[in-house]
Amino acid sequence: MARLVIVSNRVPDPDETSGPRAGGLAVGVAEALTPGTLWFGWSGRRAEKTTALPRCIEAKGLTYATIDLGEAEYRAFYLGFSNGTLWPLFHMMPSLTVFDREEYVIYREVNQAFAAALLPLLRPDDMIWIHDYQLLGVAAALRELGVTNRIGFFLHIPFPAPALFEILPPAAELLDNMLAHDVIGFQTARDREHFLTSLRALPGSHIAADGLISHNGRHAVSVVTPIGIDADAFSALAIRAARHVATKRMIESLAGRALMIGVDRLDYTKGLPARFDAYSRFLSTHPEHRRQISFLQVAAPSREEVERYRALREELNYKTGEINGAYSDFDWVPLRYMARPVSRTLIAGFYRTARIGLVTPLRDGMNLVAKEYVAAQNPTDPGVLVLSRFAGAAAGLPEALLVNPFDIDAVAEAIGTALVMPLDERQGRHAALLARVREESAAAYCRAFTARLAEGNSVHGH
Ligand code: ADQ
Repeated sequence: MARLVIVSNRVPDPDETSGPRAGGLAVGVAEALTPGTLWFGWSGRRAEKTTALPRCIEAKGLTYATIDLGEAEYRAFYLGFSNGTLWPLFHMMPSLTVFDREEYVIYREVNQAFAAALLPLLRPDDMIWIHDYQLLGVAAALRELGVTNRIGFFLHIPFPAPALFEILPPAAELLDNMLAHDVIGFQTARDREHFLTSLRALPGSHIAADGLISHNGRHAVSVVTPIGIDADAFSALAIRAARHVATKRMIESLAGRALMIGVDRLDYTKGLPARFDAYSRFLSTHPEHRRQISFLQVAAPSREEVERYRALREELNYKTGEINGAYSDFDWVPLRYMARPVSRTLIAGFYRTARIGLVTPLRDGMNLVAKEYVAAQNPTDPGVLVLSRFAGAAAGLPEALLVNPFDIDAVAEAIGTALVMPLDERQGRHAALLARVREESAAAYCRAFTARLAEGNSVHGH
């Protein structure tokens, strides 16, 4: 068996196993971490200069190899081109997208630095699996250094519609870089189609009827491998959590009211202001339900050094005050808003308690919260998932109440529908959803992707 080398922007700290960490990648790739796996990437630490020699730590049978980013690289590569350009553009928000040529130059340099630091750790038969939008250029840099190993890439976020992708000044170069991989993976068929349509306009590229991509004498395949969770483990966690004193306190505090829950990183793609507006609309148009519901939104701050994220935080503080000011009673608060990460155990218990899971991103690669919410439910008395059509998860979860998150009235109506949905309908929808979440699991994702990566030599030699 070839050794698997995972490359991602952030490598989790192996000591930090129990603390809350908000982010989907680590949840999804956990299943691929078989003994011997090497996980390479950024430590999350900043130094004066980007380090050239990785620091290696052995823990639980895995090797974690990390480098630190220089302050200037952190600003230009991470905050700048990755999170100020690619993140909003790939989520199809061109008005939030800024482009700075110098930041892109540094993005490319950091990708090259990743490749150079990884090179000495590589063995000839390693399979390399690179993750996400921060590292689009690492494979191309590895090829430049003479690496001929199998290299795969998985994009966790959406691939934008071609009319948006072409806005990006280095669009052609980034596509070209992506073709340095042997396998290129996407969350949904739509993302892959967007990619292939952009690719058709790239001079010198050819897509055969069987999907094999040829470009400059190299070959690649594109695959759709949706990420998932370990549903049974999460269900077990939720059952344990339901007995936890914190969950009991939560239930007591509801005084018989239905709980609605939202759990997100504090990110403008997650549609939180529109979600708060929809809840406010629901309260104003359904006075009969006002005191029957309590909405808990947990939002873990992230990327706080990006101005747009700070502005979002202020906007949500303001909207929370507005909603609670308008509708609270002396013994009822309609919106509980926690702007911090919460442990997975508590979250699992809250999901299980919640009659409604409200997951309304404006765009999302997949969204694992939707899957966690389904897995956490009690099948005999399950809650209802209200899910954005524009989350990748919607493609695989058609029995959720699917909504357009831009349509405030429609989301408000879906909250009302979920709140009064009869038990048999809840059970029927939940059973179907749970079957899908168990099938499209983290294990299935890792298996499907690594199998394509391992098998590809035949495709490679076409
Ligand atoms: P994220 O945008 O981070 O991931 P998501 O898939 O929803 O989004 O995963 C978030 C994870 O963090 C979940 O496991 C959730 O429980 C946890 N989390 C979120 N907020 C939290 C909080 N306040 N406290 C504690 N935990 C919290 C990116 C893409 C997604 C894609 C994943 C995986 O943006 O579209 O689904 O990668 O590919």
